[in-house]
Amino acid sequence: MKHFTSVNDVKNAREFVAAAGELKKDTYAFKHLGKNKVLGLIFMNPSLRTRLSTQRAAMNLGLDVMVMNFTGEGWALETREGVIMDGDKPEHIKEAAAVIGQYCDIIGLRSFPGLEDRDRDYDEELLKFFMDHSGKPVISLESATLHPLQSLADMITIEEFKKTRRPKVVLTWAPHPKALPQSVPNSFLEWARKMDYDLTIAHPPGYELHERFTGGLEGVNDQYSAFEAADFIYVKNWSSYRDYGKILSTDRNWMVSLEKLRNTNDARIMHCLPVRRNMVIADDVLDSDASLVIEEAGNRIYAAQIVLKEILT
Ligand code: SN0
Repeated sequence: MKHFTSVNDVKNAREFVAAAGELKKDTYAFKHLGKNKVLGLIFMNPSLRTRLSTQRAAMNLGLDVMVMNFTGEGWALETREGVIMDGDKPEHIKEAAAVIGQYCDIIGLRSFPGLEDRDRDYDEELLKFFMDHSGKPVISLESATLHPLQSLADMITIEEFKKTRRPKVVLTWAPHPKALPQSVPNSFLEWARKMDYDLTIAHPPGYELHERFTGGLEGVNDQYSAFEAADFIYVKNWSSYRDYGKILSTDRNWMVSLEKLRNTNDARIMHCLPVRRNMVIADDVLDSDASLVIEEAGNRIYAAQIVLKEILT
């Protein structure tokens, strides 16, 4: 594996998820692999899980880690080609990426979308700059359109807790006060389709995701019917792809509460975190045994670790 930016960088998703599960049983088996190698983690916005789980995964493999957060630290980066840099951005991404490549053997990048210009976001400019100019393997720590390490951790979690061979997995939209990226749902669908789960998508009208990720599976607008017999419910807010970056619904009835789980197959609830309590998911779910959010966050270590191991070998 050269870079890790989506499920398409993995030869066989099912085998890869299983391999991560094996790694979890023997965490330090490959401690020698990272000797004298450095992982650089570059963030363009805040992070808790991604930063600490990837750092822990690196430590488990004997890698050294350097972390830099460009919000607050570092120069403001110019990303446009051919501009006269007479504004407030002192450094071009081309030099920055190349310089970081001099210091690191593997680079993790959290880029995030601007949610204003759809073509620009979906072009993954920043990620491409790092892949083209750093000369080093690049791992996406959530790009403008995908969050593959999160999805990999989600698949590890579903495999760990599933009670049937092919569980019913529902991705549901939930309300949120801010416009959020489509990265987590896009990526979740890409991975869940490769895992061949029985998938359902639920969202209010206008929140359809791009066909490249849904694979043509149409979303339903009725959350109650979507939840029927569900084994896993993956809760996430996202802003509209069609009316790009816009909030089209603030309907609080889409929040997931315990009472909505009645017709499910004792569904377990998942969310990538951070989750806004009583807005996206109610306390009664998050504080119950139905919630898998902590186990899911724990598996972020093994998702990052299997990816780093694959790049190192
Ligand atoms: C991220 C997202 O992509 O939606 C989750 C992964 C880091 N969530 C947020 O940015 C939430 C921000 C908020 O204000 O709740």
